[in-house]
Amino acid sequence: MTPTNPQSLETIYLHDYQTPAYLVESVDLLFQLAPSATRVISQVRFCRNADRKAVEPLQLDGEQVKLLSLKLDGVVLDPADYRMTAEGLSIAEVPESFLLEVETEIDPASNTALEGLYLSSGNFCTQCEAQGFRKMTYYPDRPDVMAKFRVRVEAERSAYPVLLSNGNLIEAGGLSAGRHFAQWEDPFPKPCYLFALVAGNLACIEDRFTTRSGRDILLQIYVEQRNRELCGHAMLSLQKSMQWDEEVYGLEYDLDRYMIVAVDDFNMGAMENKGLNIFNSKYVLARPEVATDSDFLGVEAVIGHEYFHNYTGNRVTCRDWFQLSLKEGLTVFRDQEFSADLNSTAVKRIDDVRILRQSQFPEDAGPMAHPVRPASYVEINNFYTVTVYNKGAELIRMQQALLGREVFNRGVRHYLRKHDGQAVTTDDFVAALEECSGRDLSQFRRWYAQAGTPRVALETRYDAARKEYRIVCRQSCPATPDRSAKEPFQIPLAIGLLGAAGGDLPLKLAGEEVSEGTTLVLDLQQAEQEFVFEGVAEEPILSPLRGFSAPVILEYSQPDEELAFRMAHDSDAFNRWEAAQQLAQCELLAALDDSDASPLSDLFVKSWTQTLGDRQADGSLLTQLLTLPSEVYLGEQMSAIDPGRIHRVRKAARHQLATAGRKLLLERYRAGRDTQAYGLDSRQVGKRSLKNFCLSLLMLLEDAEVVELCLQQYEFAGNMTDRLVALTCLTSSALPQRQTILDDFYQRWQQQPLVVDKWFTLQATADRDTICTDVAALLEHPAFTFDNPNRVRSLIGAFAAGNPAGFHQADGAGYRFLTEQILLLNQRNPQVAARMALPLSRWKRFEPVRSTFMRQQLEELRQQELSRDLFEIISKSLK
Ligand code: 7ML
Ligand code: ZN
Repeated sequence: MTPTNPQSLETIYLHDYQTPAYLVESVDLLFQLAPSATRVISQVRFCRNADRKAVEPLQLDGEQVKLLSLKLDGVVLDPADYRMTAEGLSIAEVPESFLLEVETEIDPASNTALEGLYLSSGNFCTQCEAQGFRKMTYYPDRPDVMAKFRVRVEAERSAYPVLLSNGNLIEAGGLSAGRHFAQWEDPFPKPCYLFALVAGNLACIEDRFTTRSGRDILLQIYVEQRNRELCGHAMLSLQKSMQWDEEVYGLEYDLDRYMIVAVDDFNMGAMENKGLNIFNSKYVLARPEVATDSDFLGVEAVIGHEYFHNYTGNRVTCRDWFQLSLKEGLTVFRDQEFSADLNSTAVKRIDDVRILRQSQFPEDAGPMAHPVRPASYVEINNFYTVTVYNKGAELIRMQQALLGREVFNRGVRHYLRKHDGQAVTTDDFVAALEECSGRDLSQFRRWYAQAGTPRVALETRYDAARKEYRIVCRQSCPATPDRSAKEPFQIPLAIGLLGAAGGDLPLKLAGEEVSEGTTLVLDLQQAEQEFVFEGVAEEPILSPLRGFSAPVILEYSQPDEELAFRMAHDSDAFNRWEAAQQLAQCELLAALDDSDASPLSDLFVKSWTQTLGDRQADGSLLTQLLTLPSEVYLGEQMSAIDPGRIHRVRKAARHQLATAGRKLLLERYRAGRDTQAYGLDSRQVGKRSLKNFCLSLLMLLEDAEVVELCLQQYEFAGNMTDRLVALTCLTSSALPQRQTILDDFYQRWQQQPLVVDKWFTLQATADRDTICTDVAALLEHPAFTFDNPNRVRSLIGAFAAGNPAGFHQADGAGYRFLTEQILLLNQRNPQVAARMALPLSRWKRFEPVRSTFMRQQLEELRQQELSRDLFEIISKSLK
């Protein structure tokens, strides 16, 4: 751990950005690998940046590395010639162009932070984004320094038969003393955060892809030998990604080889290193027996995401880390569209909006709120956030809505051509869209600079005599830590008008042509703005914010009957779901104030039952429509969150639905059981999803018939999706078989780390009064370890972020537990520790008793010696 010292806690500001004083022409790296003492020898050709006149010092970043030697144009530098700090070294005087040779020694075996070069299951691998390269050698570790890399890897042959780095393999061969080498060359200039190296004993699964211009690409997935049968879905997903990017954006892969390596120990999901992606094995390995349907979708999405980075991130990269959303927002948008095209658009959109509302809106309303393009940071790793990623993707989506698909698409292609090989800004992206469309997006740019979730209040009025329908829109945005006064946003507000018969009415804005289609995008720009529709034959029912066309909180109260109507008839599938959510939300929140055992109205139960009986609709969509708003989302609607009360009301409502719908739920459950071999097409996924939704609700009743069905499903499930749902239901029950079955599951799957993660998670998220002691006991389980981020997230992360009622137990036991674990992790892995602390940062939103307990834990943490990552989060939370 880098201890907190005043220097390392400096705030970095966007307005301090300066172009690099020296650029790199070429990099030659030699890695002599050994677990505890790896030698890194770098030869870098520097030249002074043409925009500089005066001689400036050469600044190199380097952290936790041992400097063995430093030579400039072949001459060893005397320590008096350069200045060294804990963060790097600077050489005061250098020629206009020169060769710098740096030799360092590092210790991958004791690298528990998993940044830079480290070991996972005995194999070497790297993670350099954002600033991991500086943990291997001294180098200008900033994305606007792009260079061509040549890399030679040397290691003992028996332990590390596979030696990989970016680009093309140039040469490989033997060395003395049982060692061997491989020489790699990447023809594309890149920033060092895209550097990668892998060495180990790995199996390789190969396939091919022929690009549309006829180039033959070798596709390789490297995994530990025991996982070689688990790569089929990842390979297929890669091929689909390549195909999709050609079809939709005309983008063809640019190297002859694409490699993916799966490792068990990884801080994030995956990494887009040029030609050599490194993945958390969670997003590569999948087979029906060990992975659920949603795991399969996750693999597809992440493989797509990393592949799409090859253009949006690698060919065109970020000027500085404030521009992170340039690549991440755009690439998330691309992976969302990819998944929507391959599966279901509506279901994908609902999932994405759920994430936005459950994670991003709260972030935007809390102490860690920041704009999509932040203006400052202390630790960049803390800015890989749902705001930068998911709200960033929403900004791209809004621009698509404003320009229209076709123009937007041309704009993206123009952006990629114009800036190929460059390191640019989010402004450059917007400017490229402007150039292509002729539109002025200057007001739109505020979305990048202002934090906070805008609120849009709607008022509607129908004039029957004039056949006019008016919508008045008022927007506002609450204060956030970055600024309190906000300028109005440009908001694309997609709307439709429904007639009493259920169909869409034609849309004609005053002074304009009748619009094509049944949905119109209103271009909201002022703080208050009125839209008048003409020729509206009957009083319409408004379907606002279709497809969630902007990341805003809508304030529009519609009568319950209209919501129920839209739930059944809205032609926008997303808005059917939205209407159902709103109806449920109103009733559940109203029920918080009394202790009624039946929180839902007859109207709701009737509409819900009708939906459940729909035999036409897709199963995945039905499941979404039938699912009540989550506890987290409901909590966000309260002025002071009381997780215990929310949990009780939501559970009572689910019990009410289970009771009222028992017969139909059983019928749909039985009809959903497999009659054919397991398949991943959306019809089968939908069927399983609805069937398992029915089972989960029915299990609340705990009657003998249902329990038997659940036990049967657990016992005879042919796939992990079904088995896990049954086990999850049993784990929250008080049935006598509970522990035996949990033990059985562990026995069956203990050799599969990803399944063991599920086993920890389902216990950490169970609905039990003893949950805090249950989770604490699981820390002692032999399979638990702090060394593996997935395992930490599966138990501690799942408990703190995925079990609101348990974690927020009123006596504060959950908070004290989390604090202890954060302190243990703080030493080992600052990035993961910092993420674990985020649930506490929301303390101000909770009712006074919990709020005080949470704050106490933050104070407690502040007393300790913290990593920079944790320090930033704790101190901002307490501001
Ligand atoms: C988002 C990633 C990181 C951090 C992956 C690490 C990445 C940075 C990396 C969506 C889908 C898959 C992974 C991620 C994610 C947090 C999230 N460049 O590619 O963005
Ligand atoms: Zn990414």
